Amino acid sequence: MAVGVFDSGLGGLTVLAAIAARLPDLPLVYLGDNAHTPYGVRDAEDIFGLTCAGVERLWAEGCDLVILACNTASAAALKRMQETWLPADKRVLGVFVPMIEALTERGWGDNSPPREVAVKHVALFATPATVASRAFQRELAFRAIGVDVEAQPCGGVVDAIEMGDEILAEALVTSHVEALKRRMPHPEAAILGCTHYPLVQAAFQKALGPGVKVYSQPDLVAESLEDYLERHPEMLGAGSRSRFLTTGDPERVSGKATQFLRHPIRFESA
Ligand code: DGN
Repeated sequence: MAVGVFDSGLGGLTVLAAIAARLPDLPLVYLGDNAHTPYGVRDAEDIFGLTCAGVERLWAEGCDLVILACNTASAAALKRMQETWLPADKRVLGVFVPMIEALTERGWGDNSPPREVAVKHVALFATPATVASRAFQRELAFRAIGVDVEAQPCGGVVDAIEMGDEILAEALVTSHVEALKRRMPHPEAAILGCTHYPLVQAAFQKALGPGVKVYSQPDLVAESLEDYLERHPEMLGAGSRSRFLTTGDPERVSGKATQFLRHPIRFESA
């Protein structure tokens, strides 16, 4: 059985690449909902419906475990899915918790009460929908106290990355970091809360300065998945080959994905 990786579009490929690097024998089925991307400007109800449809499509591929490799979908839909929709034999994991566990120096599934942590000022960069959901702050509050989070909605960055316009993407990153620094001049850590942003991580680091620790979500999610699979080997079955599915036009999406990850990827129609 393969593990499913769902994203609204191409951003989840950064997570898939990190998982494939860490777990090269694990078959993965990627589903990009390119027909409905971007999710970052949709309302929560809409994102919930689209995310459930995507996860069901991955179940049909035999993926009982699905990673929501999209912060916008994780923020808007994951909690509701887990509470009201998910059957007992299926698992859906998001991409927020691994980052928060790293930030708060907690092990996987550590449910002890919230406590003081070393970091006090955290900058969060994400899509407008993720920022509006306050899901990051909610999850952080379960684990840490006394942490000031300043969130910056980074309008335009996802579109610039998907268009392959590096100059525009970097200019937008710089202006979003400057806007955040006017409200929080000295963050100690920065969370890139969107799966597209690792592709412009260097621009975030440059604008933030060398003293700010930038958390890389794909590596943290891959590490956390490895940990999860060690605890839950029943979620893995016989292997099959990795596949890439899209709700959009496979030709167009294959071309964009190849440009996005800088190696050839062939998408099939979902
Ligand atoms: N990459 C998605 C995320 O992590 O939130 C956002 C892409 C989008 O749909 N705007």
